[in-house]
Amino acid sequence: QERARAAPDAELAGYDEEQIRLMDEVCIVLDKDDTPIGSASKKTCHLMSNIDRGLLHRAFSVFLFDPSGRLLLQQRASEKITFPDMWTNTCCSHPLGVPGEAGVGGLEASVQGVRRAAQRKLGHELGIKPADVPLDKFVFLTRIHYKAPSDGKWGEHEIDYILFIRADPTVEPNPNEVRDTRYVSADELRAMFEDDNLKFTPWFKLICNSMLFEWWENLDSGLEKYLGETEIRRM
Ligand code: DMA
Ligand code: MN
Repeated sequence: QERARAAPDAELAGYDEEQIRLMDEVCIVLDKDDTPIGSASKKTCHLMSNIDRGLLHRAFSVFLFDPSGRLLLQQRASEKITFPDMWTNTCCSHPLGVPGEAGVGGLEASVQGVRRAAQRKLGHELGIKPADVPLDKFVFLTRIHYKAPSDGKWGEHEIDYILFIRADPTVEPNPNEVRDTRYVSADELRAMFEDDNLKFTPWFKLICNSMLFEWWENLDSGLEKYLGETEIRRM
């Protein structure tokens, strides 16, 4: 019976069962201007063989800051198929091709879809309750188009929506997703980068090396001057 249900899947053999299951999620396939042109499974979107042919999908990166302005980091679980064990921003994933997240109708609609996906995944990965991260508290900053290999077979090629949120949630990590968490100040994060034993995800490094610290410095004084960006940053 097991054999009748599960199609042979050479690419995914040997990985964590739950992470294999999540590879069936339906991602939003984009052209270079972030216009949806179709959909494809998470697995299809993350195979380097497809990325090398130009396949691009929509994603988001959440940066959650506590009331004292510290950033919540996560270390990805060893079970993750892409970028296991690496330290990264609070939460990343993909809006799915489902009502509410597909974001049909321009940038405002896609931002709202991404906010819903962010609230869903903060719950799934970190056990954060939706009431602690209301949709209207997510601040959209910009979109980043980047490509990054993971291990040869897998990688990322995304237009990544950057979302900030100020919150004070109860955090209960899902061990299948998250190995560790840590709140850091900007200086503590800079010190982590000096530690050769720690590995960081490529998109987190790209964001840190471009805008993160400037946005972070303006958390309290207000991010107004950074809002309304329509240009996609190519990295
Ligand atoms: C994908 O993150 C999104 C970005 C911005 C890299 P992920 O690999 O953590 O996705 P998921 O949590 O859905 O596996
Ligand atoms: Mn992705």
